[in-house]
Amino acid sequence: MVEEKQFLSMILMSVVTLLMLQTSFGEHLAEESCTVQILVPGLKGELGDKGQKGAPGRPGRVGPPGEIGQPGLRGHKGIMGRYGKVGPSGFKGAKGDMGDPGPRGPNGDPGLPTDCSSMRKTIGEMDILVNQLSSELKFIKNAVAGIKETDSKIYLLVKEEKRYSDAEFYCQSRGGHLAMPKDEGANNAIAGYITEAGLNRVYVGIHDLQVEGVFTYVDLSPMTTFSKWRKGEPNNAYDDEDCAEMTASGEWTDVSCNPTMCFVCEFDKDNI
Ligand SMILES: [Ca+2]
Ligand SMILES: [Ca+2]
Repeated sequence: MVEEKQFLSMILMSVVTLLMLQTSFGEHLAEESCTVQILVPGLKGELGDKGQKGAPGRPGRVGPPGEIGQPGLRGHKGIMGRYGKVGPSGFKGAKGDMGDPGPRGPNGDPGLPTDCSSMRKTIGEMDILVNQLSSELKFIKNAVAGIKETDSKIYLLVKEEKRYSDAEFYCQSRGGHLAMPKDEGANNAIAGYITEAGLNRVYVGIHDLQVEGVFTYVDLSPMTTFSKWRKGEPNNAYDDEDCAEMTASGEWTDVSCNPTMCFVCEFDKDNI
């Protein structure tokens, strides 16, 4: 409205100005029709009223980045955290040095000599008994393994090598003697026994230990009608042959009493 008023006032001023020019300058124009007309602007109008405030302008362009700021102050130390989990077991350490020997202990109570000696005696007797039983068992095994017998005698071939005297002791301890063949039947039985056992020779109970050159049986019974000496025997070789062996053929030979060899025992059936 204000602008329209201003505009209308300006138009009115222009019309008034034109009318004044026609009246005041008409005569002058008629008089000086050939002179140059000079147009001069009008007087400056009065100052208008102040306009209203305009709408806000558009936002400006983005400015350049700012400078890097100063580092902040260090913070305070935090409280201690919780304990961690228990770690795995370590390796076994090396064996330590042996310690010093400990002090000597007190003396023990006195023993019971009577009981100990009694037990030792019992143990000793048991050892003897065991040995006897072992020997008897071996004898029985030999006997069961096979014995030879005649009408009056039982013969046992012992496959343990012993000297003549030890062999006779062995036979005597069982109630007999080394075999004393006093006839052809007995001699053949013993010879067959040797052959079946796969042996070459055994001690038999014949010797001349009492009188050199006079052979008797081991029980000192005289050698009367029967003998089975090999040809050339007995010869008392090296002046050291006082005992006799029988070979698998049944023949006799005088030999030294010291070598060890198997032997044959004989037992009277009447004594068994
Ligand atoms: Ca002799
Ligand atoms: Ca001889």
